Amino acid sequence: MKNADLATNTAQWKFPPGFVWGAATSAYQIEGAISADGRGRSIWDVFCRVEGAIADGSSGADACRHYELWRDDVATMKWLGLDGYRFSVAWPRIVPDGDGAINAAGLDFYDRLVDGLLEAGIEPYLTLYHWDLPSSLEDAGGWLNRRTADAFGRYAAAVADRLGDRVTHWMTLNEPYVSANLGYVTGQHAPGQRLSQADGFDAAHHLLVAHGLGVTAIRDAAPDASVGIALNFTPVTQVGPGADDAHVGAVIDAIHNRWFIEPLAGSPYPEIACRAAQWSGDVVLPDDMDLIRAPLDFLGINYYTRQLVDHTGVLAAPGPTTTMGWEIRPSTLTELLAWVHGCMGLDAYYITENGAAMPDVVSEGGVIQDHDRIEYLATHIDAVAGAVASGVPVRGYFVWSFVDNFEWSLGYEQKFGIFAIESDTYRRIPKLSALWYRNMISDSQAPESAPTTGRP
Ligand code: GCO
Repeated sequence: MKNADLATNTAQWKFPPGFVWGAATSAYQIEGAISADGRGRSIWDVFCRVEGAIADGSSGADACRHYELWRDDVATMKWLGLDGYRFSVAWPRIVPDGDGAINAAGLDFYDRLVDGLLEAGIEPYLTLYHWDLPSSLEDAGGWLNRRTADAFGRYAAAVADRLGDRVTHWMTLNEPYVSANLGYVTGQHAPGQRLSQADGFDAAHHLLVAHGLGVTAIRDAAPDASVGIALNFTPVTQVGPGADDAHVGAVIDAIHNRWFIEPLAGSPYPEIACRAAQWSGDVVLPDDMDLIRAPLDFLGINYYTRQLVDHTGVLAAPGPTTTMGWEIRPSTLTELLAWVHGCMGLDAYYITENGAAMPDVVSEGGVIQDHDRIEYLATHIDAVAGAVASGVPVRGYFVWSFVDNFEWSLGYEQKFGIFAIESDTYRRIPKLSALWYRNMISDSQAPESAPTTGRP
C-alpha cells in the first residue's frame, strides 16, 4: 500500500486490545517555571547560558509554560483520546540540591498532574530522569561520580513513595546513551564536556547503576509497579564492502545500540566497544552487573532513524529526511523490534518515542497541514503493526511529541509536536497530524464489527 493510502486508511491496523496510544514530553522541554516553588538549578539552566550552546540562543526557562498550563494540556490530551501520557519528573524540583532535603512543593506539582491525568482517564507513564541533572551534583562530577547514582536512588524513592499508589508505569532513565555521550564526550548537551569515549563509558556505567538502584527503590515503594527504562536505538547499516567498513560499523553499533541493552539483559558490556575506547572498566564494582540486570517489566524504545556507516564513520543520510536531517526509514523499526525482543525476551515493549521534525508551513486557512508528519507517523505505526503481527509484544505507542517544545541544543527551531504553540498566548494549536492521530485512535478502538472504510 502506498504511504499516502496508509495514512488515510487508519482502521486497517489490528492492535491487540488494551494497546496504549500515547504522547510523550519531558520536563525541561515543556515546563518552564524554572524558579517556581523551590526548584533547584539544573545542568540545562547552566548550559543554556553558554554562548553558542543553543542554536537559537534560547532556553527552557519558559518553554511551553506547561507548569502553569498543565490543566489545559490534560484537557487537550483527553480531547485527543490518549490512553497514556509519558512525561518526566524534574529531579531539581524534588531535590533542589540533588541530594538531601526533599522539596514537598515539587512533589505536589506531579501529584496534581497525576490526579488530573487519572481523572481524565489517561494513564501516567512516568520517567524519573530525562537529562535535567541538579547542577550541584554536576559540580561534584555529575555522572562521572558514582555518588550521583546513589543520589538518584534516593530521589527515585522519594518520588515512588509519593506517587507509587497511583502511577503504575515507571521508567528510570530516558536515553542514557545521550546523557553519557552527548553530555560527556561530544559536549553537544549539558554539561557540555568533551572528554574521551572511555570517560563517556564511566558516565554510562554510573547511569546504569542509577537505573538499578532506581528499580529497587520503585519496587520497594510500589510492589505492583511496572518498571522499565527508555533506550534510544539508531540501527547501523554498513555501507562499503571492506573489513574496515565492517569494523567501524560494529564499533558504532556497539556504542549506540548494544551498550545499554546487553547488560540489562545480563550480558557484559560489548567487548568491541570497550577495546575501541580502551576502557579500563575500573568503575565497575563487584555487584554492579547483577544490580543492572534486575528484571524489568518492559522496555521503552525510542526510534527515529537508522544510520549508514562506512570506514570513515556515519555518512550523511540519503533522502527523504526530516528537518533534523534524519532519514525516514520505517522498515528499520520492524527489524529493530524483532532484534530487541531477541535480546530481552520481555512480555512488554512500548514505543516510548517516535515522531518527526518537519517544516510545518502554515497554510492560508491558518492550519499547519503537516501531511509529511502524518505520513511519517502512519508508516511507523504500520511498522509497529508488522512487528506485532510477527509476535513482538508491543503494548503501546507514544508519539514524540505532544507539542512543539525546546529541542535541546537546537532550541525551538526543530518542531516535533502534533500541536503548535501560538506565540504570545501559548495556546496549543492542533496541526493536521493531531486531528489525524485523534481519528486513528478512535478508529483503532472501534469494535471489530464497525465499518472499516477510511476517511479523509
Ligand atoms: C529523546 C528525547 C527528546 C528529543 C527527541 C527529538 O529522548 O531523544 O527524548 O527529548 O526531543 O528525541 O530529538
